Parts: sequence; structure tokens; C-alpha cells
Amino acid sequence: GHRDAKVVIIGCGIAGIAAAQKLVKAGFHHVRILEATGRSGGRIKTGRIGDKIVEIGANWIHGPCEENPVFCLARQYGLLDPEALKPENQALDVGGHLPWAPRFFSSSGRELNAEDILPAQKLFLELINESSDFQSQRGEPWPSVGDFLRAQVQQHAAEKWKDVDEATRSLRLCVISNMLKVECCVNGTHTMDEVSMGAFGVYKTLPGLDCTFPGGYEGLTQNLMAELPAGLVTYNKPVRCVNWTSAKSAEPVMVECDDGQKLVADHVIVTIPLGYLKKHHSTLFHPPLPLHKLHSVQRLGFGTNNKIFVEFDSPWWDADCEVIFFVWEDEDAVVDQVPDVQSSWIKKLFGFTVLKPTERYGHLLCGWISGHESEYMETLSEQQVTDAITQLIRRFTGNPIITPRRILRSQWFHDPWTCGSYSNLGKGCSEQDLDNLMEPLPPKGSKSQPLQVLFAGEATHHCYFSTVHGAVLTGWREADRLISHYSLITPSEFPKS
Ligand code: 6YU
Repeated sequence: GHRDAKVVIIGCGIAGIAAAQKLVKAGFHHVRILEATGRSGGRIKTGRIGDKIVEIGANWIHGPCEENPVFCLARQYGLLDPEALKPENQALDVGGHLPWAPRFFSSSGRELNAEDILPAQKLFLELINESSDFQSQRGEPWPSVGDFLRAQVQQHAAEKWKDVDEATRSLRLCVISNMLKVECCVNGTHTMDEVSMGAFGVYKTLPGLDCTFPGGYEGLTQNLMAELPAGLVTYNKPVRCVNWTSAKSAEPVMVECDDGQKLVADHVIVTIPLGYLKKHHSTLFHPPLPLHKLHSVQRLGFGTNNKIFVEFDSPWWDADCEVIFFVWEDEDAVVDQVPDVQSSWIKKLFGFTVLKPTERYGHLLCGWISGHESEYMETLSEQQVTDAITQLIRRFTGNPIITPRRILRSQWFHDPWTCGSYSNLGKGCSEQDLDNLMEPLPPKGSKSQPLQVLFAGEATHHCYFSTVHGAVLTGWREADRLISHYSLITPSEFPKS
């Protein structure tokens, strides 16, 4: 029965924690989590710059509303600001876009006039929405979102902006390049040229104005962990191989750890990030993954998005400013990649969000950078990154004396247990790939023991992939899969509550 079933969960990120919570509540007595690192939370990772709390990983609750499990848990644990709990806040639907009043600075060291660039912002937003709607149409008329956007923008500029003076038209195109870089960060991709057009609308947003955890996102994982039995998680225990069987036998799964320890289990829930699976699938599973599953692991995208926190003694931006964009005046070709990563990686950084409120964060900005440029940034020393950021800000503001006090950056690509930031639907992907990824082993139709290996984690959610709420729901989904499996065979054994 389910009480005796041995369940091993690999990974103590939010998906693994959510799965454990649900199984334990349902009366499973032999649940354990094996975690490679010395901490829980995975890509939920709260850090400090000086005495200020910052998020190295997940930042917002995307779409805080009743349907969002992260919002409901955070509210239950008392982790949110009163503002975020207001019904008005939950009702606001911005369709996943950042509802901020932006400031634009250009590479020639001047602040740009909002009216000059408003048409570019409007056009870009329209085209992004159109990209999402393509899902409902048949076929894939454009190879990627990037190809679509570039073609549409260039056509629009030639037809609708032909009477606009040359300098303004060029500037608008440069603004669009900047917005493409923002979109790369949102999607966790190197370039929008790698994001599937046909599948862009698969990702769904929830209503509610995105909010943050004033005491840190880790409050969520800590509260959930506190409800689990002590000793359920074994830390510093990387799993090397999951031995399952496709043969007709009742043999349980054998999990082999890096330190040589071997554990048997009836069921293993794998919550390992897609980035790690891409790199290590051939050694992680024995026998190897079935081909359809392997191909989906390879096809689905997993990109890098990093943050660079920059602290100042005094602000060089206005008190009401929430986001600062940097527009390169040589980028009117509608581009989201730099010509040479080593010499110009910094051009990929789209700008900064301002951490608010000032009483809590002081004068702290968060820079965002995605893609190969971001992966290269990770290899540089903190001093090299500081120098590049300082030069960039001085150039764009025209103020030659601005000097950061200190910086702190994330390095998700070189994190050996994550190998990037989050998943996206790459070129040629469809919902079928997400279905393949979440399908348990052995695959349907097999005669061997069912539900040996189950798959949860951010990248396995069919419409909320790349988010914390998506990850929570996948942990619960796989726990439910086991719960209903056992309730079908031994319904009387379940607690009545
Ligand atoms: C969100 C946000 N957010 C910014 C940045 C990042 C992410 N996300 P985990 O990795 O947590 O756990 C796996 C564990 O497994 C881990 O502990 C490993 O150590 C362990 N492990 C690995 N290998 C192992 C082995 N061999 N043996 C044992 N253990 C092993 N999400 O809701 N709001 O603001 C952001 C952001 C920089 C890096 C984010 C955000 C993503 C979440 O962090 C992430 O999904 C979950 O934490 C994953 O949990 P998990 O348990 O699955 O894995 C149109 C369209 C667009 C589509 N995208 C739009 C949405 C935008 C996404 N937003 C992201 C934005 C930010 C800023």
C-alpha cells in the first residue's frame, strides 16, 4: 500500500518540496528527498548585498490571484505586503507585461523623449500579442518569433514611418532592438530567433499585478520545509544515475548517488532542471530515455537570464523612476545579439529595474542580461563586470563620475545543478514536447512496473513552465499521480481526513 511505498524525490527545489508535502499529507511514510547542494530552494535563492535582501533567482509572483498556488501559500504564511493582498491588485490583468513607467537613455549620452519612441513601444507590444495568437492558427508561418518581429517591424517602418525623419525612424528601430533584449530575458533565451512562433502562445499568464516577497522568496520554501518531517531531506547528495527497468519484472528502481550509495525505491520523482537533463541525460538514466522523450529534452529550450545588482551611495535616477532602458544608436537593424561576445557582451544588458521602496533597498538597481553574452559575463571577475557596468552608465547618462559602491550578480549557467535559468519553447517545439517530458517511465503500454520514474519541475508544466507556480503545480501533479495510483489499488488504506 501507499504507506509502505518507498518514494525518492530528486531535487529539493520548490517542485520537490511541493511533491513531498502532498505525499506526506496523504499518508506516505517513506518519502525522502535527495538534494545535490547544501540548501533547499534551488532556483528560489535569496541573497544579501550588504544588509539588503535580494533575489538571485526567482523574483516575482507572476500573476498573484486565487488560482496562483504561490500567492495563496505566501498569503497563508503572511509573507506579503498589505498592498499585494488588496483585491484590486489581484484583478489587474497586464497580460504578463511590465506595467512600468520607463526612462530611456541612449548610447550618445542623452535621455530620450518619450513621444519620439512611443510608436515603437506600441508597435512592439502589438506584435508580441500577435505572436501569442499565432498558436491558434495552423502550421508555423514563421521560423521563429524573432523572424516574425523583424519582418513586421521593418515592413511597418517602411510603410507607416516613411514620413518620419530619418533620425527618429532609426531611433525607433533601436528602441525595438532594446525591447527584443527585454523579451529574451523574459523568455530565458539567447535570441528571439530561437523561440518557436507556433508555440509562443502556449505560455499562459494569470491576472494580478506581479509582487515580491519583502522578506525574501526563501520564506516560501522555509515555511513549506517546516511542515515536513525532520530528516526527510538529505543534502549534499547528488544523484548520478537512476536505474529503472523496461523489462517485465517487479524489481524496484535503484538510485545511485555520486558517493556510491545505492538506494532502492518503488517510485522516483525527478525534479532536476532541464538544463542539467540536457547535459547529463545519457548517464543519468539507465536504460536511456526512450527516444521521443530524449528528443523533447533536446528540442525544448533552456536559456540563461542573469541579474547584476548594482548599489550606489546616491541615486542618479529620479525618485519616481522604476525602470531604465539603454538604447544603442547603432542597433537599427532590429537585433538582439551582439556582434562579438567578448568585446561587446555588455550591449546585451537591456537596462535596470529600480528596487522599491527606497526605505527598504536604498539606492539599488538590478541589471538584466540573457543569452551567450550573459554566460560569458559569468566567466569574468567581479571587478571586470563592475568596470563594464560603470563605463556603460557613465556613457549613457553622460555623467563621468558615477561610481557604483558594489555589485552582486547571479551565475546560473555555471551552476552545475541548473546549467541555465529556465525553460522556453524553442524552434520546432510544441505542447507535445511538454507532454513527452512529463510522461512517467516506463512509457504507456509497457509491461514492466508502472510509475517507476515520474517527472516534475518547472519545465514540465503545460502552460506555466518557467515559473515558480508552474513548478509547484508539477510537484503536486506527480504526487497526485501516485496518490491516485494507490487509491485505485488500495482505497481502504487511505486516511479519512
Ligand atoms: C517566477 C520569477 N524569475 C529569475 C531567474 C531564475 C529563475 N524564475 P529547481 O532548480 O528550483 O530545483 C531543482 C533542484 O534539483 C535543485 O535544488 C538542484 O540543486 C537539484 N539537483 C539538480 N541536479 C541534481 C542531482 N543530480 N541530484 C540531486 N539533486 C539535483 N519564476 O515565478 N518568478 O520572477 C522568476 C527567475 C534568474 C534562475 C526565475 C522565476 C523561475 C523559477 O525560479 C523556477 O521556475 C523554479 O524555481 C523552478 O523550481 P524547480 O523545483 O522546478 O527547479 C510568452 C512567454 C514567456 C514565457 N516565460 C515568461 C515567464 C517569465 C519567467 N520569469 C522569470 C523571471 C524571473 C525574473
